[in-house]
Amino acid sequence: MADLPAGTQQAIDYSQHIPNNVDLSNDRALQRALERWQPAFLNWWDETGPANTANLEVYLRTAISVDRDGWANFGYVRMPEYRWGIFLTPRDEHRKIHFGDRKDEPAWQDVPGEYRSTLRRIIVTQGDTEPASVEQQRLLGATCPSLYDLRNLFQVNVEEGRHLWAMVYLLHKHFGRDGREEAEALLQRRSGDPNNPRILTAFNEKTSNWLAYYMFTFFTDRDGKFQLAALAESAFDPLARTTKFMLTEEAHHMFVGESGVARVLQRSCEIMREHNLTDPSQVRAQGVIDLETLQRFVNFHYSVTLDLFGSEVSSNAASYYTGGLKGRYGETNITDNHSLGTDFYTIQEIENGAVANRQVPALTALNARLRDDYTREIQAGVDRWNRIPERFGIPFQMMLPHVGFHRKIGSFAGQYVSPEGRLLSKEDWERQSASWLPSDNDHEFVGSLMGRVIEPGKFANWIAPPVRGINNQPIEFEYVRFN
Ligand code: BYC
Ligand code: FE
Ligand code: FE
Repeated sequence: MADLPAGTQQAIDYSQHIPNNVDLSNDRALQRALERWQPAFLNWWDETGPANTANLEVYLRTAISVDRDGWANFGYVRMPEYRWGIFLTPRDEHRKIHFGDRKDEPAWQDVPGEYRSTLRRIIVTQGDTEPASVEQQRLLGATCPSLYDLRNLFQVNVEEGRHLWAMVYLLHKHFGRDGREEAEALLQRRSGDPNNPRILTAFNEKTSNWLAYYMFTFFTDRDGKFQLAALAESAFDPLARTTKFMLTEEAHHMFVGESGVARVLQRSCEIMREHNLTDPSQVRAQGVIDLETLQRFVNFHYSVTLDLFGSEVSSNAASYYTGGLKGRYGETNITDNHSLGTDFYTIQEIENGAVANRQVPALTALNARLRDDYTREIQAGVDRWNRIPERFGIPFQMMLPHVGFHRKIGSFAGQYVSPEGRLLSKEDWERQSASWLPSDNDHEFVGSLMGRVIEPGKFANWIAPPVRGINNQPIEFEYVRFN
């Protein structure tokens, strides 16, 4: 494949058992191994993927090429017949490692022995999140607020399924028997299963209603974006090329989340204005979600997602960087010497009973740095949300809680920090945290709003319609057909 001119690598061959643009038919052993994994994947999808979709036809986009402009093709797909495949962005023959100790050496086409177990571990951790999210979202279809939303859910689900394929391809191709075993284990762990859970904490939480789903795709899929962007810098070229293509799909997932929450907010504000309400219980009585509950969901999903960045100070992260395995966000565009040898970075932690800043070697603070990059983007999204109540003249602004709030990983783990960043005693936390995090009652209330709306162009009462449809189709388009 290294001999093919760039252009021919971009088209995806759908005549194959496993659609791909990696010339799979010329690597028989790999093709056989992946064809053995394929039925196990389909079983997994059947068992834990979106429920009751066997008879649905969904207006989905499918990748037909990996080039910048033309990769997506829209059309009805019968759900069980979706074609998951292996798509890498084209190879740049001259690509060099551009950070860490091996900067300027040629990028690797194969895994160097010394990094084998570390790279495998990163790829498995990334791969594990993809099926986990599908499992978390399995039952949402039963309570969709519209056909438009149902279609978007399934679009996200099939793409997360393909992201699993992307990581499994790397495991099978580059990690031999170990890789094949890891690929099997990826189909065996289950989100929330106490005996065999998914690897990272946030992926064992429940996504039990559509508000949680929109929050998840806004907050947690964006962790995906930042982690994938860091891996797209990798010296291990196949990983870089795989994650680059995955990133093109991530934009839609985050759009679903940001616009979903915006539509909820819009609807609540409309009702509050119309009936001149401010009291949350009166807002709820109108069948829409009160803004205080939205804030509690923000607090939960943001804090749980921050845990996904790992510890602020991490020797793992330092060695990923010096080894060239995982870069910074936008590494290629950063203008420094890409070694971080003598730089410092400011992190926050608890010192003498209060939150304090500390300077640490930048190399060890790469998780904190990626998390801070992430938070900047999240804050910009929250600012866009906040224009909605503003437009209605409603004095309410959503706030991101302090980085130390409700954390289980890193320097704030085991501490009690208020959304404003005050250090609390355990007793104070227990007294107040119910007003900061979604309660059983909140879940019950939000759950009570979830009905199933499947008439084209109709939307559940608690959410506003989107501004426009998918792929220039009208909002009342029949995005899902039931047969
Ligand atoms: N939960 O040095 P530390 C996505 C472990 S989302 C449980 O602090 P490190 C998606 C850690 O493994 C993107 N355990 O962390 C979104 C280590 O264990 P050992 C997913 C955790 O290694 C929506 C120990 O604590 N991709 O794609 O620097 C839908 C100390 O480790 C957690 C990736 O994450 C946790 N939250 O960084 C679908 C990229 N955090 O060694 C998809 C690949 C840490 O003591 N992963 N630990 O046994 C990585 O780069 C790193 O593994 C992490 C952790 C950034 C996650
Ligand atoms: Fe993904
Ligand atoms: Fe995603």
